[in-house]
Amino acid sequence: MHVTCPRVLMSLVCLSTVACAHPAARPAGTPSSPSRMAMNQKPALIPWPVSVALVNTERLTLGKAFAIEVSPAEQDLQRVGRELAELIRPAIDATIPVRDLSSTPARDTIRLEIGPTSTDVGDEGYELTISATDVQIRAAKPAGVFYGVQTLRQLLPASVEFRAARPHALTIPTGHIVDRPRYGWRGAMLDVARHFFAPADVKRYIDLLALYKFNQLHLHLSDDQGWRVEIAAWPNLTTHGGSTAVGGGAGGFYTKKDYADLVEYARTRFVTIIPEIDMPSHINAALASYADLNCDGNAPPLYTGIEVGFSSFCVEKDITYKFIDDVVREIAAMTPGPYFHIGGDEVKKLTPPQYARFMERAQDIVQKNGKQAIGWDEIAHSTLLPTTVVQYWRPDASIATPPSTKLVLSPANKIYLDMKYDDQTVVGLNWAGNVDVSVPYEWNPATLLPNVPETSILGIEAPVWSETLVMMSDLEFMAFPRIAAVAEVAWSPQDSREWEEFKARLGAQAPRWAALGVNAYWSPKIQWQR
Ligand code: NGO
Repeated sequence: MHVTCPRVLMSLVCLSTVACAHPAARPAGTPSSPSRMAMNQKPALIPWPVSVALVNTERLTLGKAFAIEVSPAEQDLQRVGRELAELIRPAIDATIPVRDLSSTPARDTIRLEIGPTSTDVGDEGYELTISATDVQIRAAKPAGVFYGVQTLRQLLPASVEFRAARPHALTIPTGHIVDRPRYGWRGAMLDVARHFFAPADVKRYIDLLALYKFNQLHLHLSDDQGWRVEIAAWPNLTTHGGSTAVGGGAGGFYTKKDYADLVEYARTRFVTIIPEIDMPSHINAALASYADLNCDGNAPPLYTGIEVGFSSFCVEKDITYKFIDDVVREIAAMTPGPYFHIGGDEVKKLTPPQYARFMERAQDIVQKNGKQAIGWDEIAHSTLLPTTVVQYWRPDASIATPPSTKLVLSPANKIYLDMKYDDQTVVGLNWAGNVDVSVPYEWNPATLLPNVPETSILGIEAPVWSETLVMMSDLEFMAFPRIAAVAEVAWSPQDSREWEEFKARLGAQAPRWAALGVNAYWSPKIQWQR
């Protein structure tokens, strides 16, 4: 058997049980069958790391004698350490201590350390070393240590995810992983406007995203059907504009406290919240809340259907810009991340010059409030500030932005996770076609857009729009398993990815998702492990 070991671990002998750097690497002409996967015993890591050299012939057993040691004065690492102790608590039937790093690595320790790595792993990469007696995770920044812990978590048996006390052995392979992400923007988007998702649901989604090393959560906070975040200067937005949803359900909104709490929750999982207020269209909930925002001074009724493009801000009225300034200022003040999303999609009621002028003013307001604007790809038809980011979504849009303009890619026909899997899927939409499980995996962001060089691409983001998704179990059904494919496209090197091989690791996620209670779509195309 032929496997290629990474140079970083020449001291480890590559045995038949070794999973090495290139998961797709195999002798020419050898089919990647399930039995071959089993023989290789590749750990079910998603996203696949840059370099992996692990052996099963020698394993480490975690137990009550262990302690977690963290670099001193690193608050974030203290917390990451406590969370790791909590993760393994039911399995080892003990809460192991978290203490400052000792001067030399000692047996029975898991060291979470800010320090030099054998190769440059950037701000989010890490180096994980597992010996028969101890574990070390090293990174330049706490985010890297956190991602190293997620990798360690995926090496642990899936049963570790059960919160009920039922002690069981925790053993992991020994060896070495060096890892860093392909893209700095590994995003998910959640539409909380068409149907509202309560803070507890958003937190659960953040937890599930963090396990797969996502680092951006874009919240679509307003649309025709609902306004979902409290704005002190314009209280009717939430009391009236937030009172319903698609289909006429109850709606809901985040108070400022809820929003700040979500931002902080996300931060502690190294996820940045990107707020979106969609404008100048998709704005009926605001127009229904304040008659003055309408050109004719009459507030339209609340809207509970799923048409798009029919509403528009009155772009000639001064109050429109006062409103936008208030909204952007209040949300920006609660948002530590650098971005504010201004929508800009599907505008049917304005002339092209009106649209362009409006988007230019909106970008200025965002900049004045200390944030960088991001907008759906239609905004490329206005003059963009150098800092404005374009979010590509329309499969047929031809993008001709200057090379200095940065893009985030969300091609609807590949990674819109609200698209149906197939014609039998009961929820979801299909305007961009069905998006079966392999589709979000089998593409290369670098070559998707002919006129856009890879250097202009910040990363990718998978939206879940909620016209047909009413509750958390619907969201999970659409996100899982496809979100795992998106995670690997965003993180792993392109040449390490191959669908047939990925399928085996995807199938091996099933016990973990079952333990976490995820309502995944168990596609018949994947061999799910029990
Ligand atoms: C489009 C549209 C949204 C829909 C979504 C449904 C964008 C950027 N605008 O994506 O309003 O909810 O499709 O898939």
